[in-house]
Amino acid sequence: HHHPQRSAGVVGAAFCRGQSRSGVEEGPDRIRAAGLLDRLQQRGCAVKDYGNLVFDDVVEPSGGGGLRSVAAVGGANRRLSEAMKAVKEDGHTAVMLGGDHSLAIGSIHGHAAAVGQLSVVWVDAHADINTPLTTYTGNFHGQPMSFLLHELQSKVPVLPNFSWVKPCVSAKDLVYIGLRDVDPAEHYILKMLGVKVFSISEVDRLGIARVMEETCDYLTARGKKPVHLSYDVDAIDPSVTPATGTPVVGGLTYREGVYITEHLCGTGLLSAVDLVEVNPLLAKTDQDVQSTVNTAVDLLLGCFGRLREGNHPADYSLPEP
Ligand code: 4U7
Ligand code: MN
Ligand code: MN
Ligand code: MN
Repeated sequence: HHHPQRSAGVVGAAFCRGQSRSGVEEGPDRIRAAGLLDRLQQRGCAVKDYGNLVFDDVVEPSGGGGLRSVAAVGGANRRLSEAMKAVKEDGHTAVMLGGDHSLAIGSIHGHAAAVGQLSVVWVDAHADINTPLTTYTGNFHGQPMSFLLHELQSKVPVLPNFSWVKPCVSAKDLVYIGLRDVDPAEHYILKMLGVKVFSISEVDRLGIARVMEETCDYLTARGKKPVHLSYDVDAIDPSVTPATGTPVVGGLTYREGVYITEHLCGTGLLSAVDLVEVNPLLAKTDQDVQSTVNTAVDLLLGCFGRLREGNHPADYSLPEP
């Protein structure tokens, strides 16, 4: 496969209020500090860093109905949506560094606002498709897909600071990979809508290579749309990525996790990537932080053409004696 080298437009979203544990807002700076931008540039990838977004301090209206930080989540995602739209209009492959996974609302919304219809590949231990009425934790990082799917709009109330959100994804354009902790309401929704799911059991049965082939065949059967990859680091096994807020045993191996990114990059359709839920404060040791952050970097490098077989510049030539 030969695909033109893309440029990366990186947006940091240092936001944690879609869940209850502080530290996930340190994700963007930790991932940058691990050398993401330099390593992309060394690979010959042009990089524009848009910096970290500045979010307003939001006063929550009283009586949020058990939902955590409604207005803050709505406001932050509105800003992120505008930023992602701008990155796409500048011609980059967009990279959103989270932050918690509630940020997928703004990230996918802004991506769709710039490019139109898209496919979404959601790699996660969780389905993140609770509605505000089915969540029992009240955390928005477990709900983003419900705001984005056309098919769920009649089930989702309009919340403070959410009136700007317009659904932009069809259930048939969504594929999940790695699921292993799905709430009953979420399981019902996935079955009701006929969403394509490769749970961790399907990864066991089919192997990751066939899962990725079937993912891409399924998504491209109705035409080639730009792909939005929303990658929750808790999809990977907690032995590899322990520094995350909702770890679940029995996850993807490092190799399976990276393979997903290599394969999607190889399609030439990858248009935006979220890398979320890295929480450096939840690790027991510094080694745990390093392992989580370095894996996040490797996943992103895989999205931009790094191959484990080795790589060389297109214009490489051997030195003459
Ligand atoms: B993540 C959960 F109840 N389903 O809704 C919820 F188990 O972005 C977990 O995937 C959500 O890490 C996990 O709170 C959100 C819970
Ligand atoms: Mn190809
Ligand atoms: Mn998750
Ligand atoms: Mn998630």
